[in-house]
Amino acid sequence: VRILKSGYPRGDTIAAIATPPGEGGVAIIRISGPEAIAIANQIFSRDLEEIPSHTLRYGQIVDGEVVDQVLLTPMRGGRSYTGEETVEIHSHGGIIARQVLATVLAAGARAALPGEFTYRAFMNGKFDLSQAEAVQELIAAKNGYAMHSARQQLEGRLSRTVRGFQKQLSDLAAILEAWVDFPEEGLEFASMEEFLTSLRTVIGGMERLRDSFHEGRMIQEGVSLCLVGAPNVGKSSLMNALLEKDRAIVTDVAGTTRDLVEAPMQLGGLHIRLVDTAGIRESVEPIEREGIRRSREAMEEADLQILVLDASRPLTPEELQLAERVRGLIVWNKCDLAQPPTAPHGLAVSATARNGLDQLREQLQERIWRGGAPSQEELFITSARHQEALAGAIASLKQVAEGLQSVSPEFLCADLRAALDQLGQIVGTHVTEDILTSIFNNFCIGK
Ligand SMILES: Nc1nc2c(ncn2[C@@H]2O[C@H](COP(=O)(O)OP(=O)(O)OP(=O)(O)O)[C@@H](O)[C@H]2O)c(=O)[nH]1
Ligand SMILES: [Mg+2]
Repeated sequence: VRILKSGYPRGDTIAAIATPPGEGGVAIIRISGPEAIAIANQIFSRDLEEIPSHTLRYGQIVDGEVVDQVLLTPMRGGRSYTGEETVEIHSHGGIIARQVLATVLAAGARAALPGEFTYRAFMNGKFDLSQAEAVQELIAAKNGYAMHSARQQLEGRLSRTVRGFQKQLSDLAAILEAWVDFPEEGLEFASMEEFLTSLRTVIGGMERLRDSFHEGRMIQEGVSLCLVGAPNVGKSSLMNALLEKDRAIVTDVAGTTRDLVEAPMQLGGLHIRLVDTAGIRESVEPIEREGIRRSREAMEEADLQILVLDASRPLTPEELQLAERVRGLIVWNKCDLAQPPTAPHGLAVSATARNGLDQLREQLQERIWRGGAPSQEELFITSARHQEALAGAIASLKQVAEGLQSVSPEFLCADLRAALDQLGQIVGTHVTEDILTSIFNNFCIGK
C-alpha cells in the first residue's frame, strides 16, 4: 500500500461506542491500539492478564465507584477487526455506555474519529479499500439487493475483478516496456494485433463494470419516480393505488395537489421514492404557480417519470408536448370510463378501479433495469468514486489502443501506467491522503 500521508493520527489507542446511540439493552465500547489492554486493566475489576484472548469475563468498570456491570473480552495478537490489540466492553446501553466510555478515555485512550477503526483495519491490511467501503454500504443497505452487493464487495469480489484487470494490464505494460528498451526491434504486426486484442478485451470488461454503476447506484440509493400530468387526471389517485394507502388528497377539483407529496415504496426488492406533483397548467393563482414550478423541477430531477393522461377526454396541446418529452412511462388513467386512444401509446389503467396496476409495476421494473432484473449474483459498482476511476482508466487505455501505430511507446507506457494507477485507487494501492480521509470521514464514529 502506498499512502502519501495519512490524515488520521496513528500509533495511539482509540476508543468509541461501536453500537448505535440510544437506550439499547447492551452497548459495545471498543478500545483499539497498543495500550488497549493496559487501559482496560486500570478500570476493570479483574486482572486482564489472566483472561485468555477472545473470551468473555463478567466484572465491573470501576472509577472510584462502580460505573457499570459489564462483560469484557480482550483480543490479543492483532486478531481483531482493526488488526490491533483490542478490548471490547459490553455495557448497558443508553447514558451509562457514555459513562463507561468517559472512564476509558480518562484512563488514557483517545476518542476515535469517524471511521477510524475501519481506517486502521485497512492500514493493517485486514482488507483493501473497496472492502473497507463495503463495510459502510453493508451497514447502510436499504434493501436485499444493496445488502447482497455490499456483502460481495466485502468478500472481495470487486477487488478480485479489479486485480484481474491490473494483472492483465501489467502484462501488456511489460510488452510495451520491452519495446521502449529495444526500439530497433519494433513490434511485429502479429504481436501488435495480439496486443490490441488483449487490450480491447480488458477495456470491454472494464466498460461493463463501469456501466454496472447505473444499476449499482439504483440499488444503493433507490430510484425516484415522479408522477406528472395535467390537473385532475388522477395522479394522486394513482399514487395512493400504488402505495395501497390513502397518502395524497384526492378531490374532483382541478388543482388539488399544490405541494410535492413524497412516499417510499418497495418494488421488486428496490427502494423507490414516489413523488406526486401539482397538475401542470397555466395558472394565475400564486400558490398553484409555485406548486407547478416545483412539479417541473421534481420532474427534471426524477430518475423516471410517469406521465398520467385522462382517457375520458381529449388531450390538450400541452399534454401532447409532455408526451413527447417524457422520460419513462405514459399511463392512460380512468380506463374504466373510456377506451384509451392508440396514440400516444401508453398503458391502460384505472386508479379507482385498481386495474392495470400489476402491469404498471412490471413495466416500471423493466424500465428501471433497462430490461430484465439482474440476478443477485451479478457484480455492481455502487460508488461514484469507483466509476470515475474506471472511466479514467478506460480513457487512458483507449489512447493506448488508438496510438499504438502512431505514438511513441514511451507515451503509450505512460498512459498504461496511468490506467493502472486509476485502478489502484479502487482497491487502495494508489491513494492519496485526501481520498482516504474523505472516504473514512463519511463513516460514523465507532466504525
Ligand atoms: N372514474 C375514474 N375516476 C378517477 C380515476 N382516477 C382518479 N379519478 C378521479 O379524478 C379526480 C381527480 O383525481 P386526483 O387523483 O385528485 O387527480 P390529480 O391528477 O392528482 O389532480 P391535481 O392534484 O388537481 O393535479 C377525482 O375525482 C378522482 O376520484 C379513475 O381511474 N377512474
Ligand atoms: Mg393530485
